[in-house]
Amino acid sequence: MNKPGNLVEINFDGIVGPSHNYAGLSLGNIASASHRGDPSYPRAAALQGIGKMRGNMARGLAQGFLLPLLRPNEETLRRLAVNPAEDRALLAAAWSASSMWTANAATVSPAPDTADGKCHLTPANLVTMVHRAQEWRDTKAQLDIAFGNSDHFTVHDAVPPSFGDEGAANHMRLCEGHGSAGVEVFVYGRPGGRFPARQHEQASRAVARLHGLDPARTVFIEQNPAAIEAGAFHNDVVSVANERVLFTHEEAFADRDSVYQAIRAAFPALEVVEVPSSAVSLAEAIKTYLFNAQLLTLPSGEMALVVPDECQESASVWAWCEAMLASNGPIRQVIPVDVRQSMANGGGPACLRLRVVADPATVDPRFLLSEAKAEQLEKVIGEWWPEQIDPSDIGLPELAKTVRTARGKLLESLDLTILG
Ligand code: SUG
Repeated sequence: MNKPGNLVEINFDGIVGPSHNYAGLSLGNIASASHRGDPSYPRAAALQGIGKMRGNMARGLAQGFLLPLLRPNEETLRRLAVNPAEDRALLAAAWSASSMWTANAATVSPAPDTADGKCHLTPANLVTMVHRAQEWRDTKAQLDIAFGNSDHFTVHDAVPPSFGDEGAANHMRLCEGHGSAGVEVFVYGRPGGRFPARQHEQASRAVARLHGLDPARTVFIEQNPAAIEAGAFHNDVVSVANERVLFTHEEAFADRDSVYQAIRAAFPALEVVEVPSSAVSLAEAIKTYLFNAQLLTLPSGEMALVVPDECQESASVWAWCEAMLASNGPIRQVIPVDVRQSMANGGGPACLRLRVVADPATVDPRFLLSEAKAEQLEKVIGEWWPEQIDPSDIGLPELAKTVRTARGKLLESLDLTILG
């Protein structure tokens, strides 16, 4: 029998892998396309990520992490018969550190929402992009260990193709408190536009069924095709939810009034904090990643929005944040963080984390962060992560050796060499 225990939200951030680079692999992701070919700084990228985790821990929040996957991925290179001199994009795909964006690792339904009272996790198949489609089996191997306590967790296989699933980035949960039963909102895209709609409605519906969600407490809504067209390749680029609050851009959803109505019908306590296009244009929201924020409940009960530094540099976004704080709404703090290396590939603070509501005592402690472990991670990263990668370095045997060794050192230091 599983007892409810001390259910809290734990953010599992992806540690940025040592092969982090800018290859312009994600069609429809404007930052990825516009930074294609830039030199990258994996060590700085990983340290920025640790800095963000440290900040949230210092605020009294539970923090976990997932590890970078093994790159370059020899299996991808072999199965696609990649010719390194000619197929540069495929080569880069096999080297991608994209598993850092753990909002795409899985969809998570906490125990209070599911029929069997367990927390269910379904890894995202990420089939739309070749560099991401190679992630899920190795991600699942980590989830199987981190959430291996079968009294409390069930880890499923990914939804089969061709229904694209991008995980928690297209999933929101509304609830009175993290430990109480919630309403889960799945956001899908309709295909046919200029850019791929990466989340298929049928994938969302399959995940809801797999997780044993109550249909009366599950809502399926369509992303605004204009938002996808403008570069919101995942819903979490234009909205985020926490407890009773839905923080969203006016143009996030296809039919906003009926979306709010549908959510409210299932969750009457809903509070919508909507940013109108007249205050922040869709383009500016996507450029600054205002909504790709971590909307967190602090131990005091107040909500804080952890946004990328880029928000502070935008006159319209920052003016809106200041007005919002002055208006005494439910979000009481706005906290900028530096995750620029990830941002340049289209990954903000929210992309870098997977939210799991669970009792920390039921999670494999090797995946939980403490101050001491953060220091240990910083030491390994400082010593072994490459400082800089230029696009022409991708494919070099010396660099392959460097990134494999670096990851190996991390696994050793965390007692997780089982992940190979
Ligand atoms: O899948 N970027 C990622 C960014 C993922 C952001 N995640 C969320 N919104 N939750 C993607 O598009 C770029 C890699 C490159 O171009 O090298 C990339 O994969």
